[in-house]
Amino acid sequence: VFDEVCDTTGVTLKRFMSEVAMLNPELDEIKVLFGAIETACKAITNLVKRSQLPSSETLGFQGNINVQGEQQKKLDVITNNLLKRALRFTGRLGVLASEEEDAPVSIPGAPYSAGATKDVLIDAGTRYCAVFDPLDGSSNVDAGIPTGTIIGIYEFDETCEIDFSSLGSEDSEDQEALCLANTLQPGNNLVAAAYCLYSSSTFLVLTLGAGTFGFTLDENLGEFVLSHPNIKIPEESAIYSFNEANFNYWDEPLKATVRNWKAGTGASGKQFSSRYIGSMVGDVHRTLMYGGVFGYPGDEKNPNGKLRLVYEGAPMSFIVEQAGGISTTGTERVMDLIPELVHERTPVFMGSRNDVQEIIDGYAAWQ
Ligand code: AHM
Ligand code: MG
Repeated sequence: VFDEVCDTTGVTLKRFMSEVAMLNPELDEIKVLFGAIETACKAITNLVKRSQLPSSETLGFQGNINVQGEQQKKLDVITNNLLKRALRFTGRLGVLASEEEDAPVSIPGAPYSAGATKDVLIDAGTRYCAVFDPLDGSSNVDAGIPTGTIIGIYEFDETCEIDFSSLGSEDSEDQEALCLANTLQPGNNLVAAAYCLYSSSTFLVLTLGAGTFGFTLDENLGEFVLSHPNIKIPEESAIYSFNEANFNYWDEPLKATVRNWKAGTGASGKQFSSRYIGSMVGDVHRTLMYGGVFGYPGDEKNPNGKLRLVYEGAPMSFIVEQAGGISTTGTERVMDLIPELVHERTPVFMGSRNDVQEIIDGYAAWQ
């Protein structure tokens, strides 16, 4: 199906999604969501680019501390509102969770009236749940370093333990429980994931569960154009991408693997290079293009590392796996993890099959 779409050149994201939806009618509503994501990402491109101009006044901190104890930047707040609004007005979304929202939020207008069963939500077209990080790596933005947006799309979970029939639109506790249950799904349930990288070009990379496809924003056209059909990550490479200042706190098997890579005594015998932007989307995009391993390990100080499972780890893992790569915590596949908290963190290592396998083998021998 995707091959047919990609047979031709000069395919815009709109046309790609239309052809995909024509061949897969069940994806028709996803097409609408991607329309909103596309517009939001174009708007964020402009915001990030213009942020350096003296008149823009969008750099720096907002003055709020979010529920994770982090200072929100002005652009975190602006881009969160932008994406929220874009997705909400598709009419296809019931719930969303964002790095910049303390708790999941329901979309006003979704039919959570008493007796709203899952079927009612589906009939009303609000069957989807979006999780996102609107501006990942925003600490970098003041220095003009690449940033990104990460998005995952779930359907309402069939096995969600909430009794939909007991939900009353007035009852905020029920609403909260519904939102929460539907945003805490494992990556395995993702129906789509995408990231947008704001860099030398703006890239939108997505998967609908059948390969990974990359689009580049043609600013003259104002359209994302398919530039990287069916991305395949190299099976092995010689690049690692970690915040190595944390080396002393890492687990022994990771230290040993990285020591081998530096010395050229790893499985491939290659001497590795180190590349680290400090913006997950940029580091993962390079890993997709050139291969290697991007990771944010757990360590002695932060046993689960830094990256959030729901809206960073899981969607990026889906994209990497669909490009033929692996994503693991070291001991478990990230896509298998069932989140318990919206903002919970997880260690991640993702990238080229053979290189990530070396880390997995190291952990297996250690335990
Ligand atoms: P953020 O969501 O607050 O922007 O943090 C996530 C970012 C990732 O993009 C990146 O991989 C990581 O933080 C870098 O962390 P560190 O500065 O500890 O290396
Ligand atoms: Mg983030």
